[in-house]
Amino acid sequence: MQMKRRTFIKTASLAGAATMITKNALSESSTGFLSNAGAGAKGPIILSTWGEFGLGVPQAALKALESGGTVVDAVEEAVKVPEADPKVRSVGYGGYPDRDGKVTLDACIMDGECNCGSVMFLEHIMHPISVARLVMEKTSHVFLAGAGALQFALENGFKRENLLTPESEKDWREWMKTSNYKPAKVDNDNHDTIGLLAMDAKGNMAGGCSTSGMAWKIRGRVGDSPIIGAGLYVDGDVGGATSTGIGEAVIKVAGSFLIVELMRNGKSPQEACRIALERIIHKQPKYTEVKGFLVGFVAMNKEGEIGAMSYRKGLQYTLHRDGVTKVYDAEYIAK
Ligand code: SD4
Repeated sequence: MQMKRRTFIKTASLAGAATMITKNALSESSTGFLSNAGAGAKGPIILSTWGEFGLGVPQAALKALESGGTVVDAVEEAVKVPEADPKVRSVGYGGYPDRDGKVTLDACIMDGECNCGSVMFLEHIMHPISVARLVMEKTSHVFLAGAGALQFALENGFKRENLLTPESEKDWREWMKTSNYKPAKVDNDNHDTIGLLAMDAKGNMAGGCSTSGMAWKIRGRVGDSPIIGAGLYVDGDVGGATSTGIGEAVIKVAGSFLIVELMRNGKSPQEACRIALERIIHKQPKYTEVKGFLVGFVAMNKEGEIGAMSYRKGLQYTLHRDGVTKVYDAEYIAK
C-alpha cells in the first residue's frame, strides 16, 4: 500500500521525540509560514514538500549539519531518506514505473552560489540526488540524462539495482488492465516529489528535488523536478524555491526561478508562491478545468521566512525551525 499523506500529522523536538497530534488541532494553528523567523534569522531551517516522508527527512539533514557537514550534505542526506524507502511510491526505490514498467528517476541539487547538478530519465540507481551532486561537483556540466547518466553513475561506483518493487509492479500490472493515463491529474497514485530547502546556522542555503515522476508516464518523459529553474532554484543572495505536482505546468512558467526573482524584487515567499501559481493559471487556464489538478511550491528567503502554497487544497509541507519540526497544511488558491 502506498503511504497515504495526511494520515498522520507529526510534531517533534530537535532530539526527535515525536508526538502525534490530530490534523484539526494542527490545522487551527497551522501558521508556519506566517510566524516567520524574522529578519536576519538563521538556520538550521529545513523546509520540504509534503508530510508523508516522515521526520527522518529533517532529522537526516540536522544530523549531517550537527556532524559538521555542509548545507549541501544536509540536503543530500535528507533527500536520500525517501529515495531509499520502498513505501514511498513517488521517489526513488519503490517509485511507480512508467507505462512500460520501468522506474525512471529525476533529481537535482543546487547551492546558494548557483552551482547545480541534475540527472533525468535515470534508471537503476537508488540515489539520483547523489548522482546529481556528483554531476555538480565533479563535472563542468549541469544535466546528464538517460543512458549517459546511468553510465556516469556506474563509472563512479554507484550500484546498479532493480528499483521496481513487487508492490509497484503489481499496481502497474493492475493499471495495465485499463491503461488509463491522465497526466494532468495528481492524486495519491502519482504524486509526491520531495523538494527540500535547507539553511545552516550561518545562513548558507541549498536545495534538492527528487522524484520518480508521474506514475505510468510515457517512456522518456521528464518533469520539472530535475530542471533547474522549474523544479528547484536557489540563489543564496535571495532564497530558494521548489515545486511538486504537475511538472509540465511548473516548467511552462519556470516556476521556481520565477519565485526567487519575485523574492529578489521584494515579495515575501508566500506572495511569490501565490503569484507563480496565478501565473500558471493566467497563462494556462485549461488547468483549472482538470479535476485534481495540483501544483504546489515551497519557498524560503535568506531571512528564513518561508512560503508554501498550492493551486488546490491538499499540499502539506514539513518545516523544521527553532528546534521544532511540524507538518502544516499549505494555503491554496482554488475556490
Ligand atoms: C513531475 N513534479 O514529475 C513531478 C511530480 C510530482 O508530486 O511532483 N509529484 O512532474
